[in-house]
Amino acid sequence: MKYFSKKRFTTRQVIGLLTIVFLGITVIAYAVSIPNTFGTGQTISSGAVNQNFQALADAINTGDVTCPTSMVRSGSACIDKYEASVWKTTNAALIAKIKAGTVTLAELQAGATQYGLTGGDLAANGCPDTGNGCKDFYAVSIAGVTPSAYITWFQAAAAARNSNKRLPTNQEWQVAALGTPDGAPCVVSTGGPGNTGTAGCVSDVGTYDMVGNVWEWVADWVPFSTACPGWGGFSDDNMCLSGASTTNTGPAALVRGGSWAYGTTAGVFAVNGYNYPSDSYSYIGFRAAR
Ligand SMILES: [Ca+2]
Ligand SMILES: [Ca+2]
Repeated sequence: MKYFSKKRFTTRQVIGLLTIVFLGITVIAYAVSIPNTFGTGQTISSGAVNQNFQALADAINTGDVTCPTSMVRSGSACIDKYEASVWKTTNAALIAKIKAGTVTLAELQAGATQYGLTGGDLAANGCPDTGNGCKDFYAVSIAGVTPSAYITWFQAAAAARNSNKRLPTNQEWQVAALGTPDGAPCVVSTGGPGNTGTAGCVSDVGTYDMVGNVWEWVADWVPFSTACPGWGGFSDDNMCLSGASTTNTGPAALVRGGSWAYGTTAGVFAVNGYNYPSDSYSYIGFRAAR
């Protein structure tokens, strides 16, 4: 049975058909494209605005956003590669570079002063233990410097905030730390901190010194711990997050990873609930996240 009769199209009909198809594809392509630049005075449709917001939301939700080179991607967060150093400056250009995560050590040394190097130096220079009024101090992730310590949780959180960052949560710290060597070459058996960026003391995602060097404040607070039972057979790392004091006059803020003096009890599981957020010690620093 014959359903169709043979019929040749004219050249004009073919050109017309192809033109329609081409125009159709062009319209569809424009409809699904996302313009990223707009001209002065141009009327922007709600559709174009919504498309841009949707693209941004998709990028954030899928983690497809770029971390600055001073940080690494870890799950949905960017986390500092290095233990923080805290610098005071009022230089707007330098502050912009710090916030962008692109500042160099030479630029910092020329235009800022590092604190958290001796007991009380932050408070004496305008960043009190409470964090109140601590506006000119910035947390920086950079290799080759003494990590700042002698810093309360409040001062650390303020310095992170000033750099458009925050303290990582306990969970964020944990997953960023996984894979770091448990001991050498990490700094776990010395008389003081080494410079940030210890060769080989690196995690699966590319962060340095999450084992040893300085303990690191994380965001989480808990009731002050009362015991130190360890991890049992799971790990030789320090575990002093047990019990809940009803008499200590304040909560504890968690610290992670152990310090330069912790030997085998340093490690990616080391956790301690024995420090008030208002405490500051030579062996507790932090890193920031975004
Ligand atoms: Ca550390
Ligand atoms: Ca260990």
